[in-house]
Amino acid sequence: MSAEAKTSLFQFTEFWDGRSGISFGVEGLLMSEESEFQRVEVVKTDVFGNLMLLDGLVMLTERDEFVYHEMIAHPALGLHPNPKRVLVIGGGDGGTVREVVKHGSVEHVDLVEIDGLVVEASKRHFPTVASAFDHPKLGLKIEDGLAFVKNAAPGSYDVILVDSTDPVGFAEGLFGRAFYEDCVRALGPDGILVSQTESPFDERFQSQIQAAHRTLGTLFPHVALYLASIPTYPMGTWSFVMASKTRRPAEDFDEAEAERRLAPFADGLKYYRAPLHRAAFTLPAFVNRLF
Ligand code: AG3
Repeated sequence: MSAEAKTSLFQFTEFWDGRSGISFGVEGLLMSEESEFQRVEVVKTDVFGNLMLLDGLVMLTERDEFVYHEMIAHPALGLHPNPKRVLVIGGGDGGTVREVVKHGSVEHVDLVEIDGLVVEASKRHFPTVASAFDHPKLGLKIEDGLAFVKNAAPGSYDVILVDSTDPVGFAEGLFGRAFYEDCVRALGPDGILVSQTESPFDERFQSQIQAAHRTLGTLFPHVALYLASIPTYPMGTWSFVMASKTRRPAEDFDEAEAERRLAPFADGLKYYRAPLHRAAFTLPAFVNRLF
């Protein structure tokens, strides 16, 4: 095969800063629809499988979605003494709840996604991500996550996972104090909150990561950042913030206990494993200096 034949006809690039960004070889456009909230697009790529874009930002690819979804869900579920009730805000593709329902202790998970078109797009084009939508433990609600948490009964969840888009536009409130205060109230005594917080490498978001960390630090006794490597997100290194009412995110993690909990499904995990938990909280110097 000639070099030309291997080159795809179209490229899609998510520009990170200036004209630099990650570029995908596009083999076809599978969907492009406008919802009340955003443009939802799915393209077939050459190397990363199907790719979902919201307003032109990469949300997930079939090839590397496992990193994000395992890493937003399992660290908190491994740390909490007995996670039974879980709330996922955003995450309409279903990848996060797919991971949550693997835990035997979990009795119910509510998924609150503002945009029903994201759920539709995932069901149509990402069957392995959308695989838990019919799960008996799942309650799917197409509504605003901010209002949902504001109205949630006090202490009604053990773990809240915020699987949002970038902190711009309608998702901005999910990084703000009022929302975090509502989360504290909605969480039980050992409650844990995890939110995706963009790339620490990306100067556009550094001050927002710092602000989220600072705000959560006034509301929870323990707050820590952890990292995962996500090839298709801007700058490749991704951060999550964990805020916890009792257990310290890294120090109080019981690796042997986590091994026991993960055992029934550990073979299916591709990124998270119990010995990785503490390592993820061990930050490179440039990230450590942000706090
Ligand atoms: N949610 C976080 C994606 C943020 C990516 N940002 C970007 N590409 N600029 C992902 C949804 C997966 N459940």
